[in-house]
Amino acid sequence: MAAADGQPEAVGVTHSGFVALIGPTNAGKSTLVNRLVGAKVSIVSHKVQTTRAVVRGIAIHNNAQIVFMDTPGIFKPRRRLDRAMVTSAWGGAKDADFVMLLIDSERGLRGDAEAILEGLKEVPQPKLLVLNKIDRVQREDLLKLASAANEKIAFERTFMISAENGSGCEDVMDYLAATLPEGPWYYPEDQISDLPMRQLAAEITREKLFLRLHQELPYSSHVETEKWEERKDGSVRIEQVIYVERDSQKKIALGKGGETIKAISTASRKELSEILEQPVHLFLFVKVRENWGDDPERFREMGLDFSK
Ligand SMILES: Nc1nc2c(ncn2[C@@H]2O[C@H](COP(=O)(O)OP(=O)(O)OP(=O)(O)O)[C@@H](O)[C@H]2O)c(=O)[nH]1
Ligand SMILES: [Mg+2]
Repeated sequence: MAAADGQPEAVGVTHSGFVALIGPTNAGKSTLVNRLVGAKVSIVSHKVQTTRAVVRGIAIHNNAQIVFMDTPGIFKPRRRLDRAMVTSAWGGAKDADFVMLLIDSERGLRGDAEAILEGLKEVPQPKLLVLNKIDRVQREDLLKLASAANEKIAFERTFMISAENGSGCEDVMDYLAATLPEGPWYYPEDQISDLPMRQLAAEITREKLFLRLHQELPYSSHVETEKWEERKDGSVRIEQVIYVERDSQKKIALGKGGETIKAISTASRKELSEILEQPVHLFLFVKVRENWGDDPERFREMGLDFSK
């Protein structure tokens, strides 16, 4: 049956709700959201602090529409940007029907996980524990970790998964689809993210920057899409600016003879044309904007609260 707006409708009783994924940085939250949604909605890197603001990834499973909120990793903040990221992560948890704590099984409760468990005690929603990266650990260590975490917080369920290879992910979806409240879907059936395409495109370029550049540069940079022009021949022209904080960083971003920026541009363009299913002409510019990390406008653009 089709609804008035042409969207197919789910038949029978529908379920829907919001699930916030929180956890230490690098636990695999974005990898998991992409896996559960079945498409890339949030960028991933091996570096810490990749996700900067809450990104919604929308999945449909059985009769349920499950809205996953991928949040920035929670860690001890130093800069203003860090603080805003951590505040945004906890804020995501407040709006959710379920809060899912994702832990890297290999790291266990070391580092920030312990403090997050403490913070979770103040969160009233039902909580789920998801132990990720089980491809990296022994089963007995996994069981020990599960019981140590469950001693601190009364989790409704514990799942053991690998976001990377998909193992255990179906169980998470089955559980959520059956347990989320009955109610109408929040988004059209074909929508997979709340991120406008211009912003996702900027994120894709930021991911390539994270993967390519080392040391502090990824954390001192920020990408914005400035122009988006659909052309008659079916291609799209996208102009983006990479903001860095110092002239020395600009030199690093450009690389010798521009080779670094060229490689970033090629990688980003390739992925963008796959996502958009059309040829992409991508133009990247590197600009120095001192202290963009203290600029309220940049925070708004990222969906973060400057005042935090
Ligand atoms: N071996 C293994 N690696 C994984 C798994 N899931 C994620 N990873 C890797 O872990 C790293 C971090 O993944 P992300 O998804 O960016 O982690 P995140 O929790 O979103 O990190 P932040 O956004 O920085 O908080 C990446 O290199 C992933 O490929 C998994 O199940 N197994
Ligand atoms: Mg992330």
